[in-house]
Amino acid sequence: VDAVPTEQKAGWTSFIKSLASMTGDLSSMTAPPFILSPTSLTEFPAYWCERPELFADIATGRTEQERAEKVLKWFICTLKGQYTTRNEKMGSEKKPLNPVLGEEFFGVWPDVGFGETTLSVEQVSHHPPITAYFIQNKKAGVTLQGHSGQKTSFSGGSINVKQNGHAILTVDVPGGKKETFLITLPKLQIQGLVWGSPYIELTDSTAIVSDTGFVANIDYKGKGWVSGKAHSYKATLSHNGKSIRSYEGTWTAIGKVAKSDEVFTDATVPKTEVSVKPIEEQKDWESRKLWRATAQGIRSGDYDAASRDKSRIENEQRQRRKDEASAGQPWQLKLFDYVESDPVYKQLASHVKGIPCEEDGYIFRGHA
Ligand code: 0T9
Repeated sequence: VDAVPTEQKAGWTSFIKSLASMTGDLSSMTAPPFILSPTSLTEFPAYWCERPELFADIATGRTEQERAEKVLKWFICTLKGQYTTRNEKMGSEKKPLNPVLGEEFFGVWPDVGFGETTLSVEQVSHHPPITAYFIQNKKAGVTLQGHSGQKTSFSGGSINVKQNGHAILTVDVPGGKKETFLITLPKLQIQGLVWGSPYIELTDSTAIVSDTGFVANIDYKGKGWVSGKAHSYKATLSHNGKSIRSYEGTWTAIGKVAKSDEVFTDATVPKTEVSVKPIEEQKDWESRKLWRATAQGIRSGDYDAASRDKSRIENEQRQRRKDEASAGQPWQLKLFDYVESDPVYKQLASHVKGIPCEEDGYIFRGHA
């Protein structure tokens, strides 16, 4: 079915055509109103923890292998939220609001027995867009820290998205020690564009590398020409190169231990959305407060109001950058420090072939 509103058909066609000539960063392109989302990309890191019980549960693993399995399980169970939420809530993938430099997002998953989990997000670059995040359950002793950017290209009617960035998970283990896991991010293909109902399929593979010698390799596949289910995954856990166990299924429903009936991942379990302070209590830089009027315009179909408010924010930003340049005082990050070469990343990435050779990262500094 064609999801493009009649009066926006011409605009959608020319938008698709212009995609073909765009490479790199689609975030600043003007898209037809029906495809706009009222949510900023700074909110997306919350998808990492919509199963806070699985996040906390990592620390209950009794052995290195159990913890490695629990990290893999939690990771796969986050994918449905990360990549299908917009379709479920708004009918299709939509174009998120492009965060401004310094935009922040804070949230919490209240303690319901396994400790409170907190989320801190900062937009650390505008051009190209890069979002840094820090998620922590202090009581359980589990922390996730990462950053995310995208490089996009267009081919065969789809948008291909390569994610730049990675996440590092640490878990406190008995004896006052920590285990560290490097998590790489999947490639995305945005399909269904011609009909105006884009959705995401994951492709290629990612890895989760632990400093205990455990490595999980995850392969992603969509519907094939002849067979195969949409949103499929196949994962193999190995230790120092020796494969131990495999898992397969879909990341939107059930995954099982290979050649058995044992359920490994169940993505149909209800998720817990992040709780956010009411807008009235937020600072001006916090995402929902900053984009309040733009989002309201998009939600109510008043696209003129939305685009006026969006322009106001963008102009303010341009002016700020000019002022900083003439004062010779570049913007300072608030919650994160940029590191050119992250030793933890370098060490773990060296254990796996084919991991991107980016090395930089953002280390959480704490709350301002
Ligand atoms: C990190 C996630 C990421 C961000 C989004 C590609 C995309 C921006 C980045 C990778 C999260 O952990 C997971 C989910 C969805 C990704 C977005 C999907 C999307 O379409 C946008 C891009 C920039 C567009 O808006 C393309 C134009 C649009 C008309 C297609 C719907």
